[in-house]
Amino acid sequence: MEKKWWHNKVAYQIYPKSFYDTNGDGIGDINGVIEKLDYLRNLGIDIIWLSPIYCSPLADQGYDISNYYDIDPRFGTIDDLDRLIAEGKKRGIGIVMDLVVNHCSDEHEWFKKACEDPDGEYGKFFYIEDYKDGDPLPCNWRSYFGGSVWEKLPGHDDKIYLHVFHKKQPDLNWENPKLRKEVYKMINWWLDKGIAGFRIDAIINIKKKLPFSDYSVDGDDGLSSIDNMLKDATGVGEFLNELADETFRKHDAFTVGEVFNEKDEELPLFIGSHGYFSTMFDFSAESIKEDISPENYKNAIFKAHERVDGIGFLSNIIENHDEPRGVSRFIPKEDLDDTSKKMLAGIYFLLPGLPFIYQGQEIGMENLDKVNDINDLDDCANANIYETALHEGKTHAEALAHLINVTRDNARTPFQWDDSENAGFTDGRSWLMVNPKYKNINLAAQINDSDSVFIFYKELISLRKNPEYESTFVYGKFAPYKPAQKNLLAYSRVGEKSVMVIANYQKDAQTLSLPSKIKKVLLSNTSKTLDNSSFNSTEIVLSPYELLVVEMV
Ligand code: TEU
Ligand code: CA
Repeated sequence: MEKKWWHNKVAYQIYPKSFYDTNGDGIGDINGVIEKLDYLRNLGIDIIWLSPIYCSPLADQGYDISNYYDIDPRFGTIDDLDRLIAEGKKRGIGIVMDLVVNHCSDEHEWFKKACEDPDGEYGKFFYIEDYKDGDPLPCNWRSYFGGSVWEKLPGHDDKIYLHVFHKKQPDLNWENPKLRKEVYKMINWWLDKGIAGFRIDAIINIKKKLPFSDYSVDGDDGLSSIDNMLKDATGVGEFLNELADETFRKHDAFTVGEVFNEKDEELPLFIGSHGYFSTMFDFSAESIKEDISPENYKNAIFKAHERVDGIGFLSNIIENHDEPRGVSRFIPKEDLDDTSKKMLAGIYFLLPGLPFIYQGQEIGMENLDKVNDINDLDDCANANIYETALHEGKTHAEALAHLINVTRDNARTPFQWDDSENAGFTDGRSWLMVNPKYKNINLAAQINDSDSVFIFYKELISLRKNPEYESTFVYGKFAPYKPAQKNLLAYSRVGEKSVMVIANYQKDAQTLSLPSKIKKVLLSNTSKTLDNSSFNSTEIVLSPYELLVVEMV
């Protein structure tokens, strides 16, 4: 595999609105990120991905951009961002911006001009169709946040526009070369500023199956999931290749795609040595539909990595701003403690690929347990989740309980810095409730405690970067070990060294026979260090939720 500058990096996702507020308005800001750069450097972070901070009405928390060339005043100014880029550089940290170009905001000037003159130049930047009340819609696709993808064009009774996400996120028409040129210009403007690259939002959606047509109805709303259309849409690669040629490749930028629904044969095109992107996220575990078990978690991540073996690098996560907290999702509630949290961390972090940590993950932040009312939450996706649950026959209390398990707000509550009011996130009134668990789960309590989840993450990062082992963790061959042994999750990484990552994914002890003897314990989540006798045997007994990273003889 061709070596790239970013292969050995560790990345960290910041959701700026909830990270750190420096001016007391209850909203995290760029200056807050700057203040915490030393914290991140100390943890071992090389790349920061910032969720969107561009001008935005924040209908979908910044994923609805009204000006790509400026910063929303709630997050700061362009000067603040330049300072962040410069201060990051001083510390060896690259800044990755979020690239949201499937859609913009309905408050973007392009859309405003399209409303003024739907047949003019900017009308062609969007998907606008003629429509009279009573006509059938051009297609029956369901938007990601519920309801039809079609909405009346403001100011026009006889026109509608397409939005696959929120109605305040009109889709940009990538079929139009003028639009594509504008997008590339903007991307290059950012890359010229000195950012390290982009995380690329919802990118698969830029190719629509045209002409618009219906797909089989899969809900009581008479609509059809967007996935059905996406499976049918071909040709996204042509757009992506042009995009990469015109922008990323010229700058050797790091890019990570938010890619779903890609086809097997497309993988080398997406993330091969000369792919459209540097890497893409592995969402295989996040996409599990059934209840989570150690077995389906294991199968998901093993399959994902075997699938890209020899092709490219995946980016590994246990959570992000769109998902509930990983520890709450992947560990049974009754078993959730520092030991099981560290086990999960060790499993995903040492897989082949690039590890991403989502803010707060490194201190073991958990989901909310309860809210009194849906209005305590914020996400624009909530109403649809709640109403669908009611529609399926759940009571209000049950619908709320379901929502709390799945809402994206679980990941969006403020970072828990300490046990003071608002978890030290703000001196003002936080824009979103603080998770009441902050009294017990916060950075201040962990930063100097050698047994903490935080210190464990630090150790994981320094192990991955340890010059003796780095090439093995970055380029070593991945192979599942005894995948059929129940509630065991083990794999080897073999390169210059031979390393095994072994996890007992259950609350009972379990015996494991190893392929050879252990030479050295590199990391463990228990206080137990293997005694000499265990080095002499190939049979080991793992304690509940034990994680062992060992070098083999
Ligand atoms: O997400 C795209 C996406 O397809 C989903 O993860 C989506 O969030 C989910 O289906 C809705 O419940 C990206 C961003 O990560 C997300 O925050 C934005 O809402 C979305 O794009 C629109 O920009
Ligand atoms: Ca602020």
